[in-house]
Amino acid sequence: MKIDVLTLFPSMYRVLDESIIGKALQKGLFAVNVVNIRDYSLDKHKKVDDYPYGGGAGMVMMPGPLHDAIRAVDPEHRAVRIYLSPKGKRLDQKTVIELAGAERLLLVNGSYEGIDERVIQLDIDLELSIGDYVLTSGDYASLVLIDAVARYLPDVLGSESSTEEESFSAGLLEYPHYTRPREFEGLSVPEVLVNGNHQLIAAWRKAESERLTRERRPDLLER
Ligand code: 4G0
Repeated sequence: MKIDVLTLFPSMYRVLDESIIGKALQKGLFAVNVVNIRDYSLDKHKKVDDYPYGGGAGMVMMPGPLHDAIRAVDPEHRAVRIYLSPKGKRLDQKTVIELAGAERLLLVNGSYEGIDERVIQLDIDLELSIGDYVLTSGDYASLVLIDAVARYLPDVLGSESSTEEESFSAGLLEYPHYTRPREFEGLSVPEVLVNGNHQLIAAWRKAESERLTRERRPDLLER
């Protein structure tokens, strides 16, 4: 997979060079191409935002630089073009898995009060939100999306981790995990986990998953 990212803050994406994602990029399992939207400003001061028509607080990103950057990066519209915004469709694990099947993604990031609506109309396939809260820039949301998608690309997760037995895959929250020591600050590991009966362990984990889901996310059980 190739992911193009249009942003006003290219250095924010250096965090992708860390950890599991950094290793996957090094191995060439996927690629991220970060493009500075300011490079597509025709203004002598490289201006990319302006006051909103109709008035109101904040600035809006001008359509010209964004539209030109999108066409330069994806001239034949091969990518799934995604705009991250608080009013997008809520991102969920099903959508993450679908997006992981795409050959290319193009992520468009708004800052300030967002981007000119005509860019969304002309150039965007999908408007997504990572949750019901507002961030200073879509770049934080893009980083979340990149990480969530990359985990589903072949060979990105080592054999230590897996996407199969985790929260949401089974439609339930995960059961609690423990490692050594057996006793910590007066708290013991549940007996069933140290007794080596794998049927009992599986039953305990399933019951814990169901209890947690009922307590914290009853909406997940209604599906
Ligand atoms: C568009 C995404 C983009 C409009 C982006 C802000 C949260 C998310 C942005 C605004 C973002 C999310 C109207 C403030 C950039 N914040 N939940 N910030 N407004 O996915």
